[in-house]
Amino acid sequence: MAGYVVVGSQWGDEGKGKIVDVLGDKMDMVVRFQGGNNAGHTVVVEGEKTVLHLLPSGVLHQDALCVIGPGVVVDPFVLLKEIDELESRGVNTEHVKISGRAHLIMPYHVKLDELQETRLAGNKIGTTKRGIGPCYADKYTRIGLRACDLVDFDNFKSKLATTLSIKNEQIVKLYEEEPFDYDALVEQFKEIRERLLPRIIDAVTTVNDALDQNQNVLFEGAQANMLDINYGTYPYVTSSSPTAAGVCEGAGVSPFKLDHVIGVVKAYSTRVGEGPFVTELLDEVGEELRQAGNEYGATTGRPRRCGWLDLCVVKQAARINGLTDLVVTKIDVLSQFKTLPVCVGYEIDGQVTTSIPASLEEYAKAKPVYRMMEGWEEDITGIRQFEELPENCRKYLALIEEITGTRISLVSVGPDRENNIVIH
Ligand code: 2SA
Ligand code: GDP
Ligand code: MG
Repeated sequence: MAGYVVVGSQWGDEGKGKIVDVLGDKMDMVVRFQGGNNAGHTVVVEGEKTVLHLLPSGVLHQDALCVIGPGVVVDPFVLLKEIDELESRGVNTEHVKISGRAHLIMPYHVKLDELQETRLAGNKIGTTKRGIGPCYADKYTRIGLRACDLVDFDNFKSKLATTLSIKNEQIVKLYEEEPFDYDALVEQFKEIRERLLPRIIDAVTTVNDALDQNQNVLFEGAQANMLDINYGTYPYVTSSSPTAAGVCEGAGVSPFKLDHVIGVVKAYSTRVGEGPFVTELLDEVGEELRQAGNEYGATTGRPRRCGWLDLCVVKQAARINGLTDLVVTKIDVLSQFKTLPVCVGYEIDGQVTTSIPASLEEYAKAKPVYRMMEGWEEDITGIRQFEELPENCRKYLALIEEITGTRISLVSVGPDRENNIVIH
């Protein structure tokens, strides 16, 4: 009975959704603590695929209370659509609850995300254009609207009027676009309010009570360490903290309650959006990885940039998150490659380091120092025992453990819930 954290150790899309679903079996509660519907978390059960954006990836387990925590930014239109889609497939979603403290992504946030990206032109971040950055910006300048504001609708309307006047000024004067209509927004939120109110809870009390009662609570990270607002490749990051520390902030729990911190590691690297990527493969090998791993954005459909495994990145994640365990995913995708270079250091101005520099100008100079690992040919998707993996595959996994100083507790060899090798 304990607190479990699942976080991304690279640039996201490591397969966190799958792992949360796998662990969801023994969870009493699954909690999202940051990010919003920029996330695309894929769960596959007996070949049926579900991509989740705001709903916690434990949602298919009816016994797990699914909480959208205080640190999440919630686009209510997307949330309700996601709920409707699942319900229309016969999945009950009554166990999905929302923290009153969660901030609302408003239609003007989505618009401002698009407008800023266009304005940045060649310096764009490559966001998902879901309004994430503008919503967190309003949160921190303290003009955001929260789920709890919907309880007293007059109060909501008055806060909206103030915030909208500021946002519209920006939209009209800076971007020369049409302002958002206050009355139309009020009408839309009248309907949304009716549907959201029954789901709004005091998540801080609910989550802490569960932990105090020794229930199993899983905190589901979105994005990953290299996209962290503080420790990622700023400004090419998201606007939240997708780390174990982010759990304390975004779910309102003490660090002492987090017993297992599981870092999900894809057996190679991918990144969506702009920003440095030392081991990126811009050639046909990168394309081969993209096809073999089906590397396309689960939210936007964008082709993901692909490259070899970078263990400097994973090591950094192990440190910052205090990872107790690693879960390695998509190692089946590597089966067809003869040689597998793994980055174990960076050469910057003739010096070798394993640290990630703060300055992107310096990071841009980093050349990967590769350890060349031999590949394997066998299809490993059907393997369930670690000892049955090809020797070279086991060596590849051993290198990950060696460089990161963290044990691997599970190896995922396919997208389905069942495609796993449990080690610990
Ligand atoms: P944002 O929208 O402000 O959070 O974008 C800022 C950066 O964060 C990256 N980001 C992501 N990277 C990987 N996967 C994400 N989710 C989707 C997926 C992405 C998609 O599961 O595939 O479909 O494109 C995700 N969400 C945010 C983003 O690319 C920017 O680099
Ligand atoms: P997340 O954002 O970390 O949850 O990851 P995504 O769902 O965006 O991307 C991971 C993709 O890889 C999804 O399509 C998963 O179904 C798939 N996947 C997860 N684990 C494995 C695995 O071990 N092998 C293969 N081949 N695919 C996997
Ligand atoms: Mg994803």
